[in-house]
Amino acid sequence: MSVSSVAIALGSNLGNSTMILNQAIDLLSVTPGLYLTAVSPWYKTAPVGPPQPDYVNGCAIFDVDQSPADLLQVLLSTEQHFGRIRRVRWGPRSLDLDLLFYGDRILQLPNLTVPHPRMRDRAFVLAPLAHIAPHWRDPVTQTTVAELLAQVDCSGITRLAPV
Ligand code: A4P
Ligand code: MG
Repeated sequence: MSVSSVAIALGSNLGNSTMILNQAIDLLSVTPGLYLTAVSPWYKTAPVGPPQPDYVNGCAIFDVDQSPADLLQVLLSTEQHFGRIRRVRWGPRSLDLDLLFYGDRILQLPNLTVPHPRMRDRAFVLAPLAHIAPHWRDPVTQTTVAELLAQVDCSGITRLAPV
């Protein structure tokens, strides 16, 4: 199988979120078929959706030699490893992993939509992604990440110091 570059968003607002995101990166980077190439800084972000604690968000880029469906299973089982229990849509979670881009592919499977359909509206995704992949072009809108970021409201997003 050929290697593709993928962008993944990480989010957490339950437990020690910064530690959870760091550990999730460690776990993903030792997963067979995933090769870490970049990690963004972490950002503290105001919640979008129902009232809930602030999030810590970030993004990472991996080279993968896994199919999109297999990669989604890796992301879901990594969420489970960190104790993610699905209760409320958009509700608090110890770890949320979203597949943003899989190369320049557009996928519409029953359980997987790529590019992630809500990423273009979300400063908490675009700010960290622009830090590591400003020139990545959304294959749906043909707009770069930096251009998408310029179109959203970034109030409520603050960069955390590295730990
Ligand atoms: N799924 C489909 N496409 C994808 C994809 N590209 N990546 C399916 C990952 N999963 C994808 O996800 C439900 C199902 O979506 C998965 O089983 C997969 O088959 P979920 O994580 O259980 O659902 P969710 O996260 O509760 O809902 P949703 O709609 O995915 O929420 P979002 O869009 O992820 O938003 N505010 C801040 N500040 N920061 C955040 O990180 N996150 C959310 C959740 C809301 N507000 C937030 C944040
Ligand atoms: Mg999700």
